[in-house]
Amino acid sequence: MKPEILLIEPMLFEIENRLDHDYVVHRWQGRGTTLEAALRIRGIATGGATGVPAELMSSLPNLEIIAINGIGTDAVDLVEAKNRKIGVTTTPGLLTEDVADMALGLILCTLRGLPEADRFVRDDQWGKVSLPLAHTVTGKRLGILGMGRVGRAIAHRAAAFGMDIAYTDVARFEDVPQRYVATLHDLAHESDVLVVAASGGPASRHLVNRTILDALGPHGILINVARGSVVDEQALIAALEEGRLGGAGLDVFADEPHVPSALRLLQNVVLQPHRASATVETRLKMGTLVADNLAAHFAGKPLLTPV
Ligand code: 8YV
Repeated sequence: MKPEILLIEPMLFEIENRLDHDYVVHRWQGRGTTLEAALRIRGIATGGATGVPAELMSSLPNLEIIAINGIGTDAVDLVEAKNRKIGVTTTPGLLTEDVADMALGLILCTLRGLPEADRFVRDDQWGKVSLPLAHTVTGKRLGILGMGRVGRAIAHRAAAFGMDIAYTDVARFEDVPQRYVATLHDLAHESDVLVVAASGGPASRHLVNRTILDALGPHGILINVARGSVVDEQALIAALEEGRLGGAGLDVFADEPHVPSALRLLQNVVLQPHRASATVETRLKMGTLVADNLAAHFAGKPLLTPV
């Protein structure tokens, strides 16, 4: 008898095929729907931002493993999982480079105004009206909030662009050559561009608030490739609307997939639909690890990448 699992977020065709071959796969239909197979579900495959809603987790008494297709664990109740002896796995290291690329892409898009200039050409404005000049990337001061794998990969790339890099984190890392700034406020004050690369969860909730945005200032740019929860979105919208912040490049939001219309209306904002790890190559590696972790669990072997 194949174990029964629940797929919360769609995965690559190849990965879903493998899961369908090895398990009876139920596809979650969203909050408020009933899952007939609830009592038989032993495993879950889900995304980092989606995780496992608390009411769903409590409706699955025989759940043994949650395999996250991502690195964020903030949307899974890890305490509850531990109490119920449910294994939790992530895909560490596999999406670092893609997420860092997205951060650099957003830096280039905001400073150089690439989406705006693209719209200008498509709207047939070239030669008719003038497009405001953009801003140089080289020499700009980049502040990184969160110097884990992703933060370091961003620093590595930004160095090649001649940016002047500093970071903040809970403590200074001996193995990180970039300048450490003890407070986020000082870092924002000393930065032209502030990139959020910190994990989500209660400890980082709304770390980037009105005071931090004001320290970044009217020419400052905020980039977020981490979690929407790290930024006070209402404070961000107000700062952008009132000209207290120069611009923003956002891949993540407070309540995905809902993006406030105020953000969608602003021209100095570049928006992405939580796509930093969404490449064929990376999603194939991530999905394979998700399937390998499930396979290890159901074969009674140690998990490959437990939390
Ligand atoms: C993915 C993420 O988009 O790694 C994470 O925690 O949020 C992203 O890489 C997500 O896991 C896929 O849904």
